Order: sequence, then structure tokens, then C-alpha cells
Amino acid sequence: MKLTKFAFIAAALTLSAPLIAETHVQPAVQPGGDIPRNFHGTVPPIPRGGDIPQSFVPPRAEFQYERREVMIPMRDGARLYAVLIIPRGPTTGAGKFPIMLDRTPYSADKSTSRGSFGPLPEQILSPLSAELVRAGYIVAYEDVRGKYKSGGDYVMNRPLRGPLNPTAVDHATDAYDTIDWLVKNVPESNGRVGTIGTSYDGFTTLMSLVNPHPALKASVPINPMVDVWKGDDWFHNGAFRQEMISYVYEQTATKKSDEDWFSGGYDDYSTYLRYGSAGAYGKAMGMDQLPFWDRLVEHPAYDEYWQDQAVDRILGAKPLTVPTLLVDSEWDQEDIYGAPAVFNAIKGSDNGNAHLVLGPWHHGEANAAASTLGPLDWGSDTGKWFRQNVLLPFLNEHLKGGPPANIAP
Ligand code: PG9
Repeated sequence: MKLTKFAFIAAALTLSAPLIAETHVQPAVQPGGDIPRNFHGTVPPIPRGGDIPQSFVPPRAEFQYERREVMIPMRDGARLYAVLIIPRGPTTGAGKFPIMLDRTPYSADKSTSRGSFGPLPEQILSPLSAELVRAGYIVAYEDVRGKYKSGGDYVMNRPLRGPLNPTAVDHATDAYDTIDWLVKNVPESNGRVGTIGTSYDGFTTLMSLVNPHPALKASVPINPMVDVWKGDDWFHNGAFRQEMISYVYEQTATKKSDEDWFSGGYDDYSTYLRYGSAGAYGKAMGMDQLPFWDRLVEHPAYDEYWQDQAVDRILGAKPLTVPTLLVDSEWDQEDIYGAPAVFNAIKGSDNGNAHLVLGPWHHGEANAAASTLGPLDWGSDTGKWFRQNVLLPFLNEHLKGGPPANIAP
């Protein structure tokens, strides 16, 4: 028994030794504060100013990217928040890189804080964005005006300046001003920018093609919103998608989209039946406080309001001057109409700049692992194959002066 007790005491002293030793180690910075009598230690129990230092330098020596937050001024004075992920480390080293810009209504901060934080781009970005950083591209996510950390007023799918938008700004001008600022204020920029984005972000990507900035050398709209009455999101061939009620609620009730939707029914279908109509459901949920909901209700038919916003009509009206890789999913449950519609609208006047990719994917699946679609197994990661064999060669050709990607026009 004695041996056991001795062993226990010895073990306790051994285990506590580092702790005891640390309390006698001189702290890097004397925090100041009173050392009470009989206190064993040199760091006061109540440091002056408390335990949180005035500043803290996080350890980033092993990080393979730099995360930089910026505020970008627009022509009307609004400042838009953006997060830059700049390549660093063994695969790319230092240097000048193209910038891939994704203008999002879904939070630049969240888009660069996915997964578990750490030194690898794969730990904070989507697979596609991480592969771009690995390939030597700066990835920039920007909050669209009026959402999350950006200033200005948010308008759902803000129309281009004109009959539907009497203001001086739209997504085309904001993209132009953003690109102009990036190439002038990011020292690591090689002066060339690409725009990229999926779904709503695909819509903002297409908007960058309207009166494009001269530094815009490539564009990759993925599953973009193009005609929201014919086949992208709000309506499919004129039939209103009732699941859009909750989207409009969460997207426009608050700037940070932090007013959570709720449903009292067993499932959406039984809830829809209970309210009898989308209008009644919306009213019951207070949606008449939301101007975009009012516009949806006011324009159930394919009138000028929707026709004048159809992006295929807009882009088809002028020659395409920026090499553009339109990407669509053959089983896109949300925006299957947009990419082919734009391709067909611009094909005759694109000067060989328009390309269309159709993959065996659901909505947005081109951005990540894509070996299966429901019960169907393709036997290989078709998403990664696309990104490595089509997307990156396309971008390298136009943003890095790489060899021709030879993508079929
Ligand atoms: N296509 C998605 C969406 C846009 C607008 C309304 C509802 C859904 C998306 O942006 O991912």
C-alpha cells in the first residue's frame, strides 16, 4: 500500500511539475497589477486591464494562404465588404496572381469560413475555391450591396440601371468598381480578374459582363439565375415555387439574414394545403412587410417586369467581349434554364467567347465532389475532372497567359 501511495504522490508531482514550472516562468509581457501577499507566481491574478491583451498576433507562419478583409468604395459612396484569400506557401510561393471574384448575397465571411478553421485553404473554402487558391489564384468573395457587411441598399436581383432602376448603381457598376479597386489596391494582383459564382452568384457573375471592366478577362457563371419566371428559381414555366416564400423571408427580412423561417406543419405540403394559397401563406408569415414579396405577388404573369430583367435578352443585345464559360447541370432542380438560354442568346455575336459546359450534376454540384447523383454512381469524380481539365485550363489561358485550352465554342 505504502509503495502505491508513494507512487501516486510521485506521479502527481511529476504531472504537475510543468504547471508549477510554468507559474515561475517570466511571462513575455508583464501585465502589471498587484501581486497579493503569499501568492505563488509573478503573473498577477487580476492583471491590469484583465486577461485579454490590447492586441494579439495570431500564429500564421504555417498558413498556406493569407485572409485579408477589405472595404471597397463604389461610385455612389457605398463601401462593400470583401474577403481575399491570397495564396502563400509551398505550392505557389509569393508572386502576382489573377483574382477570381465571387460577388455573393450569402455572406463573404461565411463563404471563407467553411469547415474547420486551419492553415489549409481546403479548411475554409469550397473545393472549387480551394483548388483555385492551390492553382495560384486569389479568391475574393464580396458581399453585394446592402447584405451582411456591405453598405448601401439591398434589392433582390437588383435590375440594371434604367426603367426598373433609377439609381446610379447596379451589379454591373458594382462589379466594375470592385474590379477597378482590386487591380489597383491588391499588390499581389497580376492585373487580370475573372468573375465566378453559382446560382444567385451566377447572376452577379453575368452582370459583370455588362459594360465589363477592361481587366475582366474571363467569366464563369455556374447554374446562373437568368430568367426567374421562365425557369430559374421564383417560377418554373410560370408556376410559382412555394418553397421560395421562405427564401424571400430569410433573404430580405434582415440584412444579416438572421430572422429564421419556421413552419408549424408536419411538412411543407401539408402547410401549403392548410393555408390554401401562396398569397395567404405569405400574408400569415408577415411577408407583406417585404417589398420583393409584394412585387412577386403583383407580377404573377410574364409581364415587362420579368421580361426586362431576363439576362439572356440583356446579354444577347450586345456582342460578348469577355471569354465566358457557362456551366450548367443536367439535373439542376433550381436554375436549369439560365445557362443554355444565355448561350443560345449570345452564340451568334460572341466572337468565339462563349462556351457551354453541361455536367451530370444537380444544382451547384460542379463546385464539389460529383461522383454520384442520387442512386446513380458515375464511377469517378466528374466535378473534379471538370475543374482540373476544363475550368483551370480555361482560366489559365485567359488569366495567366497559359496555352490554349481548346474548349469547344
Ligand atoms: N438558386 C438559389 C436560389 C436563388 C434565389 C432564390 C432561391 C434559390 C441560389 O442562389 O442558390
